Amino acid sequence: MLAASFTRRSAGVGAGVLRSLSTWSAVPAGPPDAILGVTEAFKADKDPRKINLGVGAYRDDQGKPYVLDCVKKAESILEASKPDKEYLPITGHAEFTKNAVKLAYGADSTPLKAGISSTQSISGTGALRIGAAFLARHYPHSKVVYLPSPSWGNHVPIFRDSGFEVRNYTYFDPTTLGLNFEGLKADLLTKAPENSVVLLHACAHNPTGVDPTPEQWAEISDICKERKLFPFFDMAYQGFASGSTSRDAFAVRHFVSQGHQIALCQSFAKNMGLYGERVGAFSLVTADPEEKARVDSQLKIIIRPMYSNPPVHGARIANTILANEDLYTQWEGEVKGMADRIITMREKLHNILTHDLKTPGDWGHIKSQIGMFSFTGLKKAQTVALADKAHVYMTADGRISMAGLNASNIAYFAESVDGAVKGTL
Ligand code: PLA
Repeated sequence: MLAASFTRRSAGVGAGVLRSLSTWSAVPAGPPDAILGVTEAFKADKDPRKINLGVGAYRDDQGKPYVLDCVKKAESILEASKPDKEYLPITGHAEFTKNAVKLAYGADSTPLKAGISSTQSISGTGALRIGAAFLARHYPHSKVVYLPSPSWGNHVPIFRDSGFEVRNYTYFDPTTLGLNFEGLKADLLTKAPENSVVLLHACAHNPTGVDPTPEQWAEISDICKERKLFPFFDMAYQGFASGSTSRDAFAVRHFVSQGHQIALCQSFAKNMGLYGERVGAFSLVTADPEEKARVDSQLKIIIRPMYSNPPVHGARIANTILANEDLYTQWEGEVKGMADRIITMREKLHNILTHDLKTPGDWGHIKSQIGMFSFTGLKKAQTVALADKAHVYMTADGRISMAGLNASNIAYFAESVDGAVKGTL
């Protein structure tokens, strides 16, 4: 009797009621990712003229993803060695991390001998997450991190999800489209409480393409020392700013030479083109081998419950390149080749906008900004018009990945920007 009435009643329950009873019925829809969401919109667009300048992924002059020759060679060396597929240790491929750290700090770096605690990471994002988690647990002085304004969008949730309060320091000057160095200094000197963590883009600042000069870095280092600020470096573009991996490591090496115990996140996504292989490293300067051993043990305790141990293939590729003199030399040439192609695109775009099209505005920043991105100064409404009417995709803050431009699409891109600026699209 009871069973029968239950069946009768549940048979009358509509799909809508059932849906509202779902465990996940209260989960709100989130917004698309500010950067990776642009790729989704681009993929859905069927127009043959479409251009994706959203995500910072290098493309060759034919607009194709580029697998570096040194990577291909490293892969064939690896294949011939028939490696197994065993788990890596928790902190990853030890020789890779040793070589990655050497690349960043420099072979003659003092802490390299005294003690740099390091671990392989799931690319730069994973390094940031391990670092933020480590500091949240073990940095004794503060749970506040200062990010440059603006910064890479993912920095905010990475630090927030790790338990940090996120604040900003002045970085970019929208009127000059350059560095607001006075504002930066004032914020670090007076606004940030002593001992705060300060995130610094080591080179090729994302999204602005504006870096401090070596002299300005030296001043920032002094301020950090004076105010006991903890320098947390994100180096996702070593080699992409100047074409030289050692020149781009200036800030990191200078801070270390001044005695700062920095944290450092490295990514091999861009400079080795190993995007999907997820190769990176996180490191911390420690006082001595005994302290290093303690920090090492805590890094393992943080990583083990996150993902146990990192993937092996990409680290083997990167290590083969870093450890082999010929491949290393070839790699340096290829990084420079990528950086140079981007610089050529900057010059061409600047020329077309200023000389050919006489697009209103000063476009000097297209040439002076460095690295993968240009912060064009285009307004959100213009970026929307460019996507809707010209099939040109970029992030809503007007950032373009210069590497997405090539000989075939640069004229169309410049004409589209010209139309967006003149309101004639
Ligand atoms: N740090 C900065 C400053 C970055 O720009 C990026 C990538 C990363 C870290 C992390 O990169 P990885 O995890 O792939 O090593 N920024 C990209 C991609 C290129 C992205 O947003 O994920 C960008 O388009 O801004």
